[in-house]
Amino acid sequence: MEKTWRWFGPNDKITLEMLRQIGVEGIVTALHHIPNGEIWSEEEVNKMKNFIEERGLRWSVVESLPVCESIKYGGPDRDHLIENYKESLRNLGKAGVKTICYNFMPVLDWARTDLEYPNPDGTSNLYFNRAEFAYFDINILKRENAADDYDEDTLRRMREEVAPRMNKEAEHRLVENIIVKTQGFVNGNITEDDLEPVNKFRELLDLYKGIDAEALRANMAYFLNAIMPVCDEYGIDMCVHPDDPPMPILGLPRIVTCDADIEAFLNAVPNTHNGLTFCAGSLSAGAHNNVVELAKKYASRTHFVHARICKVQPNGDFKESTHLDPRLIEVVRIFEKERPGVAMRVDHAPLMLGDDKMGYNAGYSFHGRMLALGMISGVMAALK
Ligand code: DNO
Repeated sequence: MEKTWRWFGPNDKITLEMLRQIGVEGIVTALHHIPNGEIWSEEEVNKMKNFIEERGLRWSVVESLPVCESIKYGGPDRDHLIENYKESLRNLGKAGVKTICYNFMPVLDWARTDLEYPNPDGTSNLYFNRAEFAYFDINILKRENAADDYDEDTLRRMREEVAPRMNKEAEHRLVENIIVKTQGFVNGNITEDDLEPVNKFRELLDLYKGIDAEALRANMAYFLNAIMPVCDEYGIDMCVHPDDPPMPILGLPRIVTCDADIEAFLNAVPNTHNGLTFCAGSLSAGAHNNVVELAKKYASRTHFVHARICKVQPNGDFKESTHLDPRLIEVVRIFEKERPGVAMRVDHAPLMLGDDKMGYNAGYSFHGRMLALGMISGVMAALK
């Protein structure tokens, strides 16, 4: 696999010069300064491409070319937004940037309740506590009938373990973790500048009233069918990121969560340019998924790999596991054999050795990711 790294552009504190020193071969990035829905012009695309190439690297993957909410819920301006999307794809295709990661998660991209959950060794990790998430949903967001979506044990933990330690500050932190810090840099729906993120979030949720999984699936197929001719013309591979966590949340449908979902969207648009980002981490955050089996089944339709993995507790909480988790080693083995040239990056590695003081985007530490990339590189070398 090609060793790539998600880099957030010229303002990223981690520079391309640093990345060359640690064995990175390709860059995963986006034009983060262009608002969602606007065209990525040829000029802007080439500026980024040249910036990367002048520093001895290549722009391997776009993550993400964001799909606007209106395309997801099927708003009146979706055709116009899809035309803009196609134009951005053409401009990327002309520049030779041909692997495009995106997601089809309504409103919220990935979700975690704790961004610095302490490990016994002094490092910290991302963590998803189901009972804290329920507390956010029921008591902070105050979503109608939210309690119906949680099992009795989660509600009991919420009442007995979470509620007693909640105060204004803890609630604020939960809001920051769930809808601000993990989101602003990935989808721009809510950013650190929003003064009332919860209200804005409620408005976004309202857009999906009446949109169930079936409607969302139809909108995804509509979008993919519309862009496939451009992908065919330029040889562009689209690769959807699985939903993280892989289950419906906050009353929103999620449609890339399991084997049947993956099969459904691949079959709905049977073109090899319609493919998957195999994020072993997102898929493994659901106890229903066997990532090794999924990797075997979908290697041929995978155009991008996210090498990380989660451990799910019996109560549904989950935490990122080590990049040397045996399941991840198996996944690496499968892709090295089936898709040797596919781009691969690590993420969601621990915060360690001063990473916590650096203000990196959540999940994108330097030392933690460097160690993770070292581990995966070692596995790849051993397999060879
Ligand atoms: C989280 C990331 C996701 C991913 C998007 C792709 O760390 O893997 O935010 O970039 O879902 O659109």
